Parts: sequence; structure tokens; C-alpha cells
Amino acid sequence: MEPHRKGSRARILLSSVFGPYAQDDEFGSRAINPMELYHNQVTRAQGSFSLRMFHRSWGIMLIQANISAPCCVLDFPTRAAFARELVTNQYDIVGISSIMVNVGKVREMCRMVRELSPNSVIVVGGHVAAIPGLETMIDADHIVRGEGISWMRRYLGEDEDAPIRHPSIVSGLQTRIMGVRLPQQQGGTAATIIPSVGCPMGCNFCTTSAFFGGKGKFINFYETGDELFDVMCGIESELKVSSFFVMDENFLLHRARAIGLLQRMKQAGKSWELAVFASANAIQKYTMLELVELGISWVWMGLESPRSSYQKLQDTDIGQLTRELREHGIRVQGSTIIGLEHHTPDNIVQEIESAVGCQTDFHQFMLYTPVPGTPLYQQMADQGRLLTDVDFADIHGQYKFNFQHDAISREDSKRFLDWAFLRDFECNGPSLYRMCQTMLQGWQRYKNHPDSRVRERFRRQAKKLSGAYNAALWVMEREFKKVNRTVSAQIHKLRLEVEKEFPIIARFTAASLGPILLWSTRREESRLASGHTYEPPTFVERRNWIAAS
Ligand code: B12
Ligand code: SF4
Repeated sequence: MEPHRKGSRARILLSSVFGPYAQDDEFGSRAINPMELYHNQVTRAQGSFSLRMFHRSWGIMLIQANISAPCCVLDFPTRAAFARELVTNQYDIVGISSIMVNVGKVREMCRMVRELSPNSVIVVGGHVAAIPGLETMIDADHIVRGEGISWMRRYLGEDEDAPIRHPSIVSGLQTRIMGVRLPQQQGGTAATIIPSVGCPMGCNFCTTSAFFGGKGKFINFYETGDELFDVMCGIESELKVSSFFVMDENFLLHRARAIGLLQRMKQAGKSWELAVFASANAIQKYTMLELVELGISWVWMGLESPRSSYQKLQDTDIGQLTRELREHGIRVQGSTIIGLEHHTPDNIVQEIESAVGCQTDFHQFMLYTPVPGTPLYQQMADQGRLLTDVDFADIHGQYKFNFQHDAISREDSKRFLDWAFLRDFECNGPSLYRMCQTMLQGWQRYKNHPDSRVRERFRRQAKKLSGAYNAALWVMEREFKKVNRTVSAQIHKLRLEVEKEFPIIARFTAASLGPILLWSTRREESRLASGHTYEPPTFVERRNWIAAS
């Protein structure tokens, strides 16, 4: 690839694909595919108890922070905002970031650039780049597969091996639950930190592992615990946070780095909370005490079927592991795949029941989905089992199969998936309630722990539990009677336990805030019933900026 003739003087626009997202349209937006993490694929069946929030497009934020050229990040634009930005700022390079479902939007954005800013070079990156033959589907000059910082640095003639500068990123925005938008206070939301991309485990369906090199490979931005600690300290002081959403596909797999981080946290007395993704085999490299001392407060873990052969699950009793983590105050987000090769209409109900029986705090269900670039996709293609007439906009694991399953039809794949979400909600209650259970267990176990960092962390959680969360329990126990009276009784019992632990404040908040929350929950329920959806705001952020002459 020839570097750009202007090098670091080139003016760059980095944009995510345009919205609105949560609606059906000709560019590939789908009502069932909102720009939300939890409501899209985790708490989607939980009605007004669903956790709603948006996450920024971290890939382009990271690229912007690591080049010296004047660069604008345009996140969640409308088509009009994208057009306006193109005509007002004479960009030399327009970078578009996208995943596969949004390829129709990338096509349209490329068309718009050619029309409105004909001198711009168009660069397309992100997971969309793995689509075979993409160059014939969109009008772009460069399609970048894999890691983008080093590519962009190379393209601008900059040092691609320079250390990675981590931007300060607030992990979630406009958080909303039970009809209430939570106030966005400084330090109130975790910061996102991205130690690496890819995962060496190389599960056959895994698109992120495949995109960054596949089995045995990944790209580390920060090799050691020391490096990570320094980055986190910088972000802590800038954003005033004590919790971090660690966006690393398998953070705990890299034990030396995690333990190095723990040592530095101990030396500096940091009472941080870490939400991480980790496979079961990686979690088991640690004692519960190590996890707790490291501040692990949330684990996102694959719970594929006990009959699957994934290496990450070997020798693991997943139900037992989940229970143990929760008993130590660590919230568990399970992720279960529906439609594995061995699934049949006869055994799938049992497999879903067993996943639901793990009683995680949150549970994501996803259809087994061959995605371009993965070994699974290649295998399905070789076997002639890919359904060729499925729109990319519908290949996201939350709708219907995009391949011929041996035993389960495409229509039934959706039925089983929808049922799994519903079943988890009906049997285990709202995730917010389950989180409260875990938080109480953590508090009871660690409130007198000798390490003040650990005590402080659980004290922070207990403050929430005895406050607004207890009012939420009061509402959930009422509202859930309509769904499952046994769970409602369990919520009631938990509330009494919380009130026993914090007799004055917890009772006071339940009595004062409870009725208001009940009202907002019911109002939200009717809003949702009338089809109301949420969209993220547009962000425009310029760095190293010099106005166009
Ligand atoms: C945060 C996130 C989201 C956020 C939104 C992010 C956003 N603003 O777009 C939310 C939660 C809303 C979301 C939603 C969805 N997501 Co999502 N999401 C992620 C997640 C967890 C992290 C993304 C991230 O920041 N990674 C870290 C950064 C550094 O990596 P990166 O984005 O890949 O960027 C690097 C390169 O790709 C490249 N690059 C990226 N952009 C560009 C642009 C240019 C110009 C260049 C040169 C390079 C480049 O450089 C970057 C640095 O190396 C990933 C999983 C993952 N681990 O990546 C899934 C992931 C991206 N999501 C995925 C999917 C499928 C979805 C959904 C369809 C939900 C679903 N059913 O699973 C929806 C779609 C919503 C919609 N309407 O568009 C898939 C994409 C699969 C694919 N092959 O396309 C992923 C990979 C998860 C997975 N393993 O399946 N998601
Ligand atoms: S362990 Fe998780 S992140 Fe790693 S390859 Fe398997 S599915 Fe992907």
C-alpha cells in the first residue's frame, strides 16, 4: 500500500455508520437490532427491566488517539450529519468503521463521499472487511482487514510500532432502566480500557478471534501489568473513575499480566472494579480470592452446551463455577449458543433449561452463526450449507439461522432463541434483581475483609444496594407477581435481607423512591408496548485540528 501523499498533514474523518438504527429500513437497520448492548442481545425480553445504554465506537476513537494528523471522529451520525461534515471540511481521507450487518450503510456512505467529497480517499475498516468480495459490493479505495491503528499509521507514514496511547473513554452512555435515565455524573460510569484485540482460543464460530489472526494469535496493546496499571491510573485521574470495563476478549487468560496488575493495585491501594470477558478455563487459573482482590466484579463467560467440545470449557462444571463466582460477589453474564451441531428439537429444550439453571445475573443467547472469516464459515461453505439468500443485515445471531442445520429449521431457530430469553427471564427474574443478590452475597462475605481495598469496593456496591436498588427490588417484587409468583416471593425475601443489613436507609428508600419507580416502570412498559425505541446521540470530536482553508 502506497502511503498517502500528504502523510500526517492529511485531514481525516473517521465515522461510524449512520442511524437511526432501531427501525427497519432499506440500508439494513433493523428494529430488533438496536445500537444497544443489553437490550439487543442480553435483556431483550425483560421489558421495562431491560438495561438500556449505548457504547461509543471505540475502534475509531483508538485510531484517532494514535495518529498525529488532524482527525475528526463522527460517531452515530445521521445521513444528513455525515453529508454536512463531508461538505464543510474537505477531507483527504474518509474512514468508515462498520460490522457486517451494516454493509448496506457502508455502500451508501461510500456513494455519498464520491458525490460530496470526490477528492477524498475512502478507507473501510472493522469487521465488515471480512466479507468475501466486499471490494465488488462497495466503492472504497482501501479495505482494511484486522488491526487499524498500525494500518493508519503506516498509511500516514508514521511509526506503526509507537506505544499505544489510550483515550479516556466513558464506557456507557444514557443508561436507562425501569423508565428512568440515570444521571451521568463524573466518575459514575466505568471507563473502557482495551488491552488487546483478538483471542488465541480460536473457537470455530468466533469472529473477533478470526479477525485478528485466529487460533494462537491476538494483538496486545499492553503487554504487562505495569503498562496497564499506568494507563488505568491516567484514565482514573482524568475521568475520576474507580471502575473499568475491560474490553479484552479473554482478559484473565493472560495471567502474568493480570497478576502484575494486581500487585501494582495492591502497592498503590487501588480499590478498582473490573468488568471482564473471560473463558471458564481462564477463570480457573485464579483462586476466588485473587479474583476478588483484582477487583473482578463482573465476568462475561461463554456457557456453551456441556456436550460441546470447546477447549475453554474443558473440565468445568459451569453451574458450580457460576454459583461460586456469585457467592463471592462477582456478577456473571453467561453467553449460550443456540443451534450447535448436536442440537435437535428433542434436546434443545433441555440444553436451554440447563443454561437457565445456571442462574447467571445476565444471560446472552446467540444463534450459532457462521460469519465470514471464521473456520465455521469455511466449513459450512465447503459443505454447501450456507443459505445464500440471507441479507447481511439479518446475520447477527438474534434472528434466524443463516445456514442449513441438520435438525432445526430456520423458523424454529428463532422460536428456540426467543424462548430461551423468555424462559431465563421467567425463571430467574429481572437481571437487576439477580445483580442485587450477588451484591448482597459479596457484601456479606467481604464487608470485614482485612484488605481495605476489597472492603471499600463492596462498600461502594452496598451503598447502591441499600439505596435505589432496594427501591427497585420493592417494585420488582410487585410487578413480577404477574410473571412468576415464586420469583416475586424470592425478590421479597431478598429485600427483607437487604433491609436487615441496612435497616434505616434501605427501608427509607424503598418507601420513598419505590412508588415513584413503580410509576416510571409502568409508564415505560406502556411506552415500549407502543413501539418506542431509543437512539444514541451524535458525537463530533476533533483532534490535532486545523480548520480547512
Ligand atoms: C461495543 C460493541 C458493540 C456496541 C456498539 C459499538 C458501536 N458503536 O458500533 C453495541 C453493544 C451497540 C454493539 C451492537 C452490535 N454488535 Co457489537 N460489539 C461490540 C464489541 C463488544 C466491542 C467493539 C470494540 O470496540 N472492540 C475493540 C476495538 C478496538 O476493536 P474494533 O472495533 O474491531 O476496531 C479495530 C479494527 O477492527 C479496526 N477498525 C475498526 N474500525 C475501523 C475503521 C477504519 C477506517 C480502519 C482503517 C480500521 C478500523 O481498527 C480497530 C483497532 O484495531 C465487539 C466485540 C469485540 N471484541 O470487538 C462486538 C461486535 C463488533 N459486535 C458484533 C455484532 C454482531 C453486533 C450486533 C449485531 C449485535 C449482535 N446481535 O451481536 C449489534 C449491531 C448494532 C447495530 N445496529 O449496528 C460482532 C460483529 C460481527 C461481525 N463479524 O460483523 C462483534 C465482533 C461481536 C462478536 N464477537 O460477534 N456492539
Ligand atoms: S474463548 Fe471466547 S473470545 Fe476466545 S475464541 Fe472462544 S468465543 Fe472467541
